[in-house]
Amino acid sequence: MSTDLTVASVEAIPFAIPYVKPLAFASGSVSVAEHVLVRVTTTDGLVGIAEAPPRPFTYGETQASIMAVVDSLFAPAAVGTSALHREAIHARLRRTVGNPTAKAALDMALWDIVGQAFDVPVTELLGGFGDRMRVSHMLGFADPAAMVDEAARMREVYGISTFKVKVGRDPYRLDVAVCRALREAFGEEVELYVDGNRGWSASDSARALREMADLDLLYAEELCPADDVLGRRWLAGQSTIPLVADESATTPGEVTRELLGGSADAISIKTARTGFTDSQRVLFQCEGLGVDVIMGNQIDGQIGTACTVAFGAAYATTSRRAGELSNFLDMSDDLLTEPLQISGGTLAVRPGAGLGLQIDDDKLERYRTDR
Ligand code: MUC
Ligand code: MG
Repeated sequence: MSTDLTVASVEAIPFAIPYVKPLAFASGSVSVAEHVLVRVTTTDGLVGIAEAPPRPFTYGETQASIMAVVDSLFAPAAVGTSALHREAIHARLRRTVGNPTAKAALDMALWDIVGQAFDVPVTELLGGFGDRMRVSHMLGFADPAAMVDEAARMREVYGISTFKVKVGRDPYRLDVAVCRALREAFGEEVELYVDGNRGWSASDSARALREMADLDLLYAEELCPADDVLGRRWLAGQSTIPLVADESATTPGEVTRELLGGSADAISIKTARTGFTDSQRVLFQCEGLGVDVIMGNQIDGQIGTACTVAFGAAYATTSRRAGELSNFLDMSDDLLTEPLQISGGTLAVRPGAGLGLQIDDDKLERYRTDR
């Protein structure tokens, strides 16, 4: 390969696209996708992209903080180094603690460049297991009837039959009622699991799980905070369904702590926070330990969703469960020339070299907020 893959520039471009239907959950809500497009250009003119979604309620990052850390620390750490030397770049990024989505977007944009340079899709560089994933849809807070209606629409229009139900409000009067209404409406035709985003105490969680014992839930995710160390262990010791660590397990080290500490039995992998490089580390760690993984959603737009499915479809273990790939459906628009399409309950990996993504320049002009 004669192309020079030296990173010439790293740009952090803020944009804002409103949601048609905002998503609310126990730790926050999102009504406008105020993300950051990370665009890496090489000396020979290859361009890699990815998006960073600021989630202050989860990681402490904001749109402004992502732009600042990319401009002041991460761009200088990457410029002048080949996109092939990602570990060298990562060693420099690691000198800054935190900032997971900023680091992840830069990582995925570098992989995009490598795929383009070798004229192969990133998903094949990663593993090449399959070309699509089953889709799981996240149902945000609403009253039980509205959540059932949304699930019915997702089944009818997109063929989706796996639902992650946001809980963490009032466990006894509302959350359990929503899950029961969904099971009653769809019977065994749907897969259901719940995500508390730390909204319940350990004892509330134990009681709610007992009350839902007949609902055949696949998993229960992040019901109470990671800092409730003993409470989470006590809960995991009695739960009959696997407990998934999401925001408590954002690095390989945190994954180790949650699993070996006995506070979780399965791990949510989000490329938005661990990119492709550290998502591989987390995946292989989970495979080595024999625990389930789910491809999670950081309330990604279409660029982030394309990254998630590129990673998830690349491996047998991540393809076993439906991936959370549908939240972009609630956005009013996006930046790609060709929108992602979910049909028959699946989302295909974008074909083409690298991530196979083309930004629509007019849309970027319309939605960017730095001009
Ligand atoms: C999820 O799985 O929790 C909501 C908060 C967050 O950090 O991610 C989303 C979805
Ligand atoms: Mg979660």
